[in-house]
Amino acid sequence: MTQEHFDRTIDRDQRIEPRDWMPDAYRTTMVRQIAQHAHSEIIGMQPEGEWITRAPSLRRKAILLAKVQDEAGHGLYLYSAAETLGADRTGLTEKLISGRQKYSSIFNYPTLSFADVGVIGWLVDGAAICNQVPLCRSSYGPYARAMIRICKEESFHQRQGYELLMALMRGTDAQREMVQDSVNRWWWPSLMMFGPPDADSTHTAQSMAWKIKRHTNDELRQRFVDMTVPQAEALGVTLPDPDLRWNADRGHHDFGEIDWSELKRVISGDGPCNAERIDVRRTAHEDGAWVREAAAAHAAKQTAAPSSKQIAERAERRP
Ligand code: BYC
Repeated sequence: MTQEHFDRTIDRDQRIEPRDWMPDAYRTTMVRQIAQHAHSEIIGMQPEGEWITRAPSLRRKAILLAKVQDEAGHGLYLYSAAETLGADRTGLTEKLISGRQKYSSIFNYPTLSFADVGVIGWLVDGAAICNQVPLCRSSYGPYARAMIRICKEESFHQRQGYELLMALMRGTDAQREMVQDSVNRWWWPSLMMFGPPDADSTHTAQSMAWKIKRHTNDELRQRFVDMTVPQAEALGVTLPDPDLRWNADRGHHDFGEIDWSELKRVISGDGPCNAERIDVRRTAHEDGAWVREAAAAHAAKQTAAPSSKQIAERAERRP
């Protein structure tokens, strides 16, 4: 009966909710994906956050602050979604800082110039939108609903990146070179964000069957390339791939071979900034211990039965 109800819900394109029975493997997959996604948002605050104090104007600083704060918010919605599956947030954070859970490979690359803020907005948030819009129809209700708001905010992030790059491209030769250098460094890692090729993807087939994922890694990667090529042309930058060209027969752009050994290296902890990202996160977690203790003590006070003194005080306040 329970399995039957689950299968029927998936077949009818309806949502699985926290109270519903679900196979253990579905729950495990959802916790894995949501936790990785939440960790990515939280770790993703670091590369851009490093530029907040060095933003070139008050306007750029306000925009960047708002964006980085949005990412903290996304992390929190997602940890809450994971909690509906019984995953405890403290436990998830501990798994992240001990290397037992992953986060997106893209955040292990350094941000070397302010143009990187624009290129992350354009390419990284652009890739995130491609990947996440279909997740608004994901079969797990709390995840799909969280994704609706996240995607709206990601869309603002993508536009702020593109607008920043347009401003730089209207500037000096040095600014245009800075943008091109940044595009050269972020293009291939952005394509890797979509995950391994379908033939090597461990989870795609099952996640598609459960309608957690609506498209394969390769389909979304192709969609991203097709969407980005005209944007690069409008901007006046060159995407660093000599094999990138329109294929009229396929109705898509062909593109060059991705260095999958680099993705494997970065995922397994050996990217340019992996150690630093985890160190920063671990320190922030340790430094925040007193806040968690204070919040827990406050919450305990609120739920505890009122003392006779509190009852008397409340009675006195009554008109
Ligand atoms: N990086 O079978 P596969 C953001 C892992 S946040 C690291 O294809 P799946 C943003 C994968 O986990 C961006 N690991 O897996 C934030 C699996 O390992 P495990 C994050 C990767 O789950 C702030 C193994 O490789 N977005 O955009 O079917 C500022 C085999 O892969 C990566 C999300 O999390 C990678 N790139 O598909 C700006 C979206 N790729 O778990 C922007 C939600 C693969 O077996 N997640 N792996 O040890 C997804 O859509 C899917 O989880 C993925 C991977 C497409 C990422």
